[in-house]
Amino acid sequence: MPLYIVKQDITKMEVDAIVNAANSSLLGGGGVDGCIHRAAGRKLLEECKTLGGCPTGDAKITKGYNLPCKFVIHTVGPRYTDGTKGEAEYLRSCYEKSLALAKEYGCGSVAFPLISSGVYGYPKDEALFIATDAIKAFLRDNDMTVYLVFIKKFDYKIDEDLYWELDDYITCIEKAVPPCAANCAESADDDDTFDMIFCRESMDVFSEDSELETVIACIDESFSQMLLRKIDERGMSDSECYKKANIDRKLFSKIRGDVNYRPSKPTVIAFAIALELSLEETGEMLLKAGFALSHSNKFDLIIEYFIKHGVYDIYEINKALFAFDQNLLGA
Ligand code: AR6
Repeated sequence: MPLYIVKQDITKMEVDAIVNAANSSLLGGGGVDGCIHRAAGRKLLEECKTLGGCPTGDAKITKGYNLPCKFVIHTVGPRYTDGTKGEAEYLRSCYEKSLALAKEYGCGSVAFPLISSGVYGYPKDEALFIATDAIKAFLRDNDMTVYLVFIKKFDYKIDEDLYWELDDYITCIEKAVPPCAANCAESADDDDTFDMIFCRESMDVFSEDSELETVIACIDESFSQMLLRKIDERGMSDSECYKKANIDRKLFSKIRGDVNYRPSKPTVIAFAIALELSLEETGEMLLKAGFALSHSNKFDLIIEYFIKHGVYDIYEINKALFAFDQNLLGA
């Protein structure tokens, strides 16, 4: 099941459980801890007082009270000193223990802040790497929807070299595309225009053959058919594919069950990434759903960059898309 990165105040998340970056007293504090206690109300503190604190790297659960979630999982991240005091292990353990508690309490969805990355001073990039790695490992064997919630847009940065490399790539290509080519690419990405081109071609064929039925009988394989074929060709199981694509199982079932399913562009790309398709194959799959990759579009250029560099990790791509303020891949 998927991991989403979202920009939101965690106290507004309508999920089964939210995770609190607490301190070992569990009696409240600043940062996200303060926000959660304020939004949940006094009863949360009263319950916390009965828990007897919590050691670093561990987690405890309470009710959500006035919050829209059922539970609050309180975990205690490590204070960052120099990275040699077991900080990474403690931080990873926060995610593992919190997810285990969420599972024990039957939660289908859970939202995390980036633990230890505020008052406790953990470098954000490293904290993000540990968070996504631990959550991904859990999601390989468990059905849960997990959100990593950032209060601010640029609460973290992707690797600085990658950021500037992507920035250069986008700028170079934008400059290199002559206005006419840019317009064509844009047209191919525009739903209405695509329909118009499609109609014109159909009309030509129709007038030549005068056999509409013949034309329709030659209809190409659909997106859904192509997807299922490619999954088989790669020897993947369905679940391997939709998990790698960060796509919800229910959405995958819909696509599997409807030969004419019309997916969104990010969904098609998510599957192309999961299947590790080349740029050409990605283009073919996009075309099945009426889309194309355009050099006039930042989202498309970022996708193109990663495919060209053979990077098929959806979480890495989503981090870059997030940093450039673009929609994320997956359902
Ligand atoms: N929603 C989502 N994320 C938030 C929110 C929010 N409402 N508020 C802050 N963040 P921190 P820590 C982000 O300092 O580093 C407390 O006093 C924030 O931008 O809350 O684990 C406790 O009592 C940052 O990225 O937690 C402890 O004493 C992330 O949440 C201590 O701070 C974590 O920042 C724990 O420090």
